[in-house]
Amino acid sequence: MTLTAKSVARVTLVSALLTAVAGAAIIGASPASGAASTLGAAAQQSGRYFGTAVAAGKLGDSTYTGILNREFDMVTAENEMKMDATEPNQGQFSYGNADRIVNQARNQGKRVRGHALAWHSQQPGWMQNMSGSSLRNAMLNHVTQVATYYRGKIYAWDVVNEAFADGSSGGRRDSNLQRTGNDWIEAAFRAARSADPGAKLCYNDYNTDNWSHAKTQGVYRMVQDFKSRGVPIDCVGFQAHFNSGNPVPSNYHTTLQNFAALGVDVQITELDIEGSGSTQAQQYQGVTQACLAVARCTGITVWGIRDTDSWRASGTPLLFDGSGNKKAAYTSVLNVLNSGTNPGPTSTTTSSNPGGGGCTATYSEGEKWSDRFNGNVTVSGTDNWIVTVTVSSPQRIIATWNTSATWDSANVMTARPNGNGNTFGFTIQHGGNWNWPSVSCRVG
Ligand code: 9MR
Repeated sequence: MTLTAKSVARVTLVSALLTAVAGAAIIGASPASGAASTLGAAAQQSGRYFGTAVAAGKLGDSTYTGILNREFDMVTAENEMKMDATEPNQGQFSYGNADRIVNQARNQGKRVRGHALAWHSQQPGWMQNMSGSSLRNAMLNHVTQVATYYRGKIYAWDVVNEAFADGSSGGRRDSNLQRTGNDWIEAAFRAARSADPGAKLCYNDYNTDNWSHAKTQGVYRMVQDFKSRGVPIDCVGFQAHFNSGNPVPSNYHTTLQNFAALGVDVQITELDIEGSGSTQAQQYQGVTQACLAVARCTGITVWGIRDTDSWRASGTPLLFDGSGNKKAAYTSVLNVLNSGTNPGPTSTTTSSNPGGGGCTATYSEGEKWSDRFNGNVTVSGTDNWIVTVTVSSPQRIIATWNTSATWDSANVMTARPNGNGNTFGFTIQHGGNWNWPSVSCRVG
């Protein structure tokens, strides 16, 4: 075959996954045919769950229960398993409303996250005034009794909820439980493990989404310490209550990944994002992508079904409107879940030059973060290459290496050798669009 110096050989990335992803990236699009049509079924395709908080008092609302039964495969009691609900008087346990939720879920084949065994808030009155060893013993008895009662029925327990302080300290929150001694958290985990060895045991908190925040770092150090000392902890819950003052951080994927690297599962446990329309949908998409990008992110729970069910209803933070209609945010989440993994393909694919002329450019993906990803291109067939890299809106190439780059337009970069061999790379800020760029090679 004769190589023609000026021949232009367009290399097209051929990937079934890419085709699927192209559909997934369009907010508001219908799921591709063959894709799952509910959140739970879509999440199950990658071995994950998609859950919601449920209020016992709403189970008689047929719109509410219809959506619950259709869409979700994990359930959290919004308030009914908290300490004030389950032990209203010391030593007297009350499980009526919690049981309604647990039984409804299990009858429908759904699993249950238990929330929460020990917390500074929503304590029954009798506990609020206790201190010292009597409080410690009462807390441990509560953990033991409730976890024993539900033994075998709970996928994961929030053993301890919200024990770290907001702000810059990175330390524990002051509370009556904290004042019983810094080891109260590990004591609670050990009691929960003894009571229900089959449940995953989670630490759950809010404002722990941004990797650079002191609170996130404080929780990370505790989990690291627990793992190093054999304290039984299996998972970390990220509540993920977002709004304009507390937006989804660009390093969210980093946070989830770093915790998972400690050897725990991570779960998004109380997701809601105030807003509306495509802005809200994109943020939901980003959170879902971040979870899918982390192998040990085992599932996502939203904190309620319809906007009107939310603890902050005025912020319309959920996936269904007050009438039970699917919002744009719903569709964006479903489409990401249907992509099966992070929409960026996860394996390196070699593309060949079907025309055989000039040179071949092969794209392979590099590291991924919540807001950007790296790509590398390897050229064969010539040392004198000119490679055109085209990204799709709203993507932007924000960095390059091992190449001399010029720009034809904001979306089209021309790359040439700069003396560092025939592999070069770049960083794409993706803006929610995880599609690979197209690359084409010609001989210079
Ligand atoms: O959604 C819950 C709301 O109905 C209760 O009034 C409130 C009481 O503290 O708790 C809400 O749920 C919280 C959850 O248990 C822990 N993380 C924050 C949630 C929102 O406040």
